[in-house]
Amino acid sequence: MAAVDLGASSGRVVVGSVGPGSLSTEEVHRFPNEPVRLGPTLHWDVLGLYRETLAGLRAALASGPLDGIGIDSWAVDYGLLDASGALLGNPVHYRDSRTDGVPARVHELVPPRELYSVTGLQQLPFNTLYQLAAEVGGARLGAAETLLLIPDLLAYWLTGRVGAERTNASTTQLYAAATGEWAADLAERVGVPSRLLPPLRSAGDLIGRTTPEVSAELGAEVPVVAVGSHDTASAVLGVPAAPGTRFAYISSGTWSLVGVELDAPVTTEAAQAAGFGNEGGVDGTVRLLRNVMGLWVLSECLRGWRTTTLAEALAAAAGAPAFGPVIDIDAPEFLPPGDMPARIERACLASGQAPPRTTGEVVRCVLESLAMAYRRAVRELGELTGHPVEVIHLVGGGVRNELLCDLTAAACGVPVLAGPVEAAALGNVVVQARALGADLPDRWAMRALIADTHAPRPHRPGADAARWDAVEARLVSAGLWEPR
Ligand code: ADP
Ligand code: LRH
Repeated sequence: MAAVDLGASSGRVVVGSVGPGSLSTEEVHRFPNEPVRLGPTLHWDVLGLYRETLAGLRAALASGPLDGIGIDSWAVDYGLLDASGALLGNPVHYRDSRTDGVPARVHELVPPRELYSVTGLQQLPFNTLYQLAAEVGGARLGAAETLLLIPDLLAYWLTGRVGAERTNASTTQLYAAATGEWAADLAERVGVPSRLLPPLRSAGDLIGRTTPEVSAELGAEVPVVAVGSHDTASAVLGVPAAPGTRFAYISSGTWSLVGVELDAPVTTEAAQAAGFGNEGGVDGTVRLLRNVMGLWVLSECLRGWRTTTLAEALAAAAGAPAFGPVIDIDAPEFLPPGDMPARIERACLASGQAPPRTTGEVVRCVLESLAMAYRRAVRELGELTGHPVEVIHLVGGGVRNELLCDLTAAACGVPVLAGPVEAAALGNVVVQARALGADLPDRWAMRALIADTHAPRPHRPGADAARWDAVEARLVSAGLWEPR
């Protein structure tokens, strides 16, 4: 099977083979995912992503036939099709500023409490609902007949079939968490025509076979299978957790998604106030999680510095003094692209702290601040569910950052099991494997296979808990965190 996994920073195509007790993977193609600013608007290069997907599938087919293709990507963003099925404009990037001020306008039409109790979703400014609300009255929305989320758009180009896979639909704020169906009336109330919302499908459903044109390009006709098409849903399935453990996961890439897996949504006022959302997982599970700003802040620093490599920056951070200045990494000023080192400096000055000076100090500040955001989210998850977290499974590119994994264990005071890096691709592969007949009856069987073949690396908390408590006290006294 080929797993196409499109992250905000890179896309990859991984070939996975599943047999009794075996799961092997090989990355056959990786490519950067770089946004394009056109006029004032930040876009995704979606045709480039399609081209690279085809290149990856050709590379996969070079080593043998494929039984399936599954696609997952980042959430919330979409393409609009007209009545002929043509793409209307290029999908807009969730970091674009078009949603500035939009949530407040939407909340005049649908109160936030109602929005939360129906959709269960965090009120992130870029939720699909807010992005669509920003387009109301525009020519593009007027001409649109169908909305397709990014993985569904690519699947449409491969197969000609339209639909919306549930795990990603659950990130739109147009989807009812309790029923698993579109919340069409919410769309209409904010002026978004509900005709745009395509039929829903679930992970494991067959989407269709590649069209004759695509099959000719690939040299083979291949079934495309719906997987947990939200990359975080696939990553959470790919966590090598054992049943019965009270685990939290951190899917640590461009974003850090910090959450737990539940059977039913938690839409209490406490969950809403703490900024947690309920997203859909594979097989009807619920991902109660919060978006923490993530390694984005580090990668934007590197983009700003231009010449420093990631390896150099992390080596410098490892040698920099611990417990320097800290920032609230979730502050909205860190969301848009650009100017990151200067924003960190301003945040430190505004909170009465001496800003970091060297590259190592800046990176240390980012990583310790990230670990503190993990600490807060993990603790709040324990409070919201009534069960303190016993172990953290950290997956995604952040696994490669051993300093971050150590800091996470230390700041959270909980053991961290780091890996696999490519949890999303693995989650994608095992769902396809089951749909194609492999003996993987439930998610625990899938996770056992992943744990057996991709053992995680342990990181234990050290003896410096009091120093991390002091960092928290400093965040509060600097006015960056609410007192508890
Ligand atoms: P996404 O899926 O959002 O594109 P990934 O899960 O691929 O993100 O993670 C990307 C992040 O992983 C990078 O921003 C970087 O901080 C981290 N990373 C990648 N490779 C390494 C490495 N060799 N050492 C340390 N960190 C790494
Ligand atoms: C991570 C992710 C996250 C979303 C964000 C837009 O890649 O899918 O779960 O909130 O991108």
